[in-house]
Amino acid sequence: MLKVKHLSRAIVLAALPLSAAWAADDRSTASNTYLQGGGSSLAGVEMYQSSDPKAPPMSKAEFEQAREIYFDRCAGCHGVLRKGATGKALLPQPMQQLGSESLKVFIHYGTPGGMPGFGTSNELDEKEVDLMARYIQHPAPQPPEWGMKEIRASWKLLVPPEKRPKRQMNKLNLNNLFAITLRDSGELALVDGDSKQIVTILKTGFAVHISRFSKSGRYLYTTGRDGLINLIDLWMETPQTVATIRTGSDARSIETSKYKGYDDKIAIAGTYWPPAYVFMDGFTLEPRKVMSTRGYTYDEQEYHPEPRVASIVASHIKPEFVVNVKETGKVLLVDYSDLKNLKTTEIEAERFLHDGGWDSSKRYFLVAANMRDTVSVVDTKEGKLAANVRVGTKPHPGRGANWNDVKYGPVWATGHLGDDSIAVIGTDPARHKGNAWKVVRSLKNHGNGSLFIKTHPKSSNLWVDAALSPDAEIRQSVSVFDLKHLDRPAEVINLAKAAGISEGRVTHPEYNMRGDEVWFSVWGPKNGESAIVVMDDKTRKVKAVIKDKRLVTPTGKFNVYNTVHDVY
Ligand code: DHE
Repeated sequence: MLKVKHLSRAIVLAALPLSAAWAADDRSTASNTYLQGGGSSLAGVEMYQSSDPKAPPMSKAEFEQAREIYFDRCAGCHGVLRKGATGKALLPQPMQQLGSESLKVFIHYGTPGGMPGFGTSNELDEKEVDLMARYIQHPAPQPPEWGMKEIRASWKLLVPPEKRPKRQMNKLNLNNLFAITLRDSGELALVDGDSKQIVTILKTGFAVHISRFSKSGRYLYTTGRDGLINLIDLWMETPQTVATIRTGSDARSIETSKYKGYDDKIAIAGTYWPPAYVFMDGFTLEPRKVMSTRGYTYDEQEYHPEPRVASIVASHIKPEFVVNVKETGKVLLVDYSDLKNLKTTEIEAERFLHDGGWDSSKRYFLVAANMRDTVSVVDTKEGKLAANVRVGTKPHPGRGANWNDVKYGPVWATGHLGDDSIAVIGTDPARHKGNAWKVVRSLKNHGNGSLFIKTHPKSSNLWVDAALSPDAEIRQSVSVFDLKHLDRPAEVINLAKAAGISEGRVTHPEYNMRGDEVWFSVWGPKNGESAIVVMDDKTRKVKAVIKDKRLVTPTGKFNVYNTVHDVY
């Protein structure tokens, strides 16, 4: 039987890099109890046979449990094979050098660079933290492949197109409908933007991630992290899922064709595992073609076994999808007009591509390479990299925010996970050449840990969250800048307080169609209370608070009109 280890907090902190020590130091004395956690009793238990004799012992059951936790909580940032991306690489040898006790501190407290404290947020208990600290010292197990055979077998056409309505059967103002991710219940809430009533709640994939809409606005596509895609027909009396498919076992992105003549016709899903993208029929989700992204990094030209597909956006000016491949740092402009003879322009951009959006002309796509502190700008008209712009620490724009700056002309902005700056980049090389692809302004957010930023062509406000801040007051608040007076500091508003919610993060601003309301999620704990706060954009006062016990952990919100037309 193993003895439970009692380790002094001071010893652990001394062994840590400054950042983790800071993270740990920032916290209360709760750590003393936390550090009393220890290994499990393994006597008489069937052990996991690791190929690395230096890895700490784990039972088979523990290994299996840790594998699942890793997939659910860690793989998104660190990669299935643990080679690192938004989070650091977690390869066995360096992890063994850090040792179980130091690793437990990282996992429990998180880091100022944006890693959440899984212990402090109660997402993992003491035993699970210990389990994960041991697990990452073992070689990463590789999940099975998922090819066309498996993709096709998973496809379910629940309501074929000929059995669907010929006209809209409900009275909803579909353009102002919001699809809201209910992350931890694996559901999607459809909320009427006019009445602010929940229209329906639909079952989706595990830890559902994002939603996008077909060009006509009729179809909604949503992807779960388990690669399950739901196709929802918004014309039905009560919108419902008409087809599902699994394009992989780990996924984050989905998009649909937007070029004229291809309205609603083609859907594309990107997967993290296996690393690929899959074309489907837009009306049925019937799979058409799967393309692997495995290959060589753009810079060192080293083979990478897991180059995951991050954001995908549809061009409005060509029949193309912009597919951003994270680990190899390549942006693929994939021409979907002839899937049999696929033409792809492969652009060397920067490694660790993540999320991004169009500039206001929709010619340039700006995407964050977050571990390289860079925004890559792709000129989709010329099919070339326009620039790599150095910004702050770990840019995270969502789709970013565009406005016509009083001094610098058209600009696009991103917040950062790793610092409190907001980088404002000039986007108009034709008429403001001197400012193009330069950080023309740096604004100060109310904290670091920003996930999303938003404005609207009809608004003169810029709203920025700081949802991953370790400080409760900061992560519950948002900054609002006056775009006409960016020399003035932002107004900081605590929206969780305004909604009467004590725990939680405030995240993901999304405008209504008219651009006079901005909606925020108050993302509470799974078993606690959450809400949607609707702000009057002009007065910056609360206009409505939507609370309902069915709104479990709301995060992303997608307004139909703004998403179809890429208004942000
Ligand atoms: Fe996301 C967009 C990946 C965690 C909410 N997220 C994206 C995109 C990618 C991505 C690649 C761009 C998709 C596109 O445009 O096609 N997200 C990841 C991760 O790998 C990561 C870091 C870790 C993970 O395990 O998944 C991650 N994301 C989160 C969250 O924890 C968030 C905050 C809450 C949630 O619901 O899961 C979250 N991600 C979002 C949202 C968008 C998004 C709301 C869409 C932003 C938009 O306005 O379009």
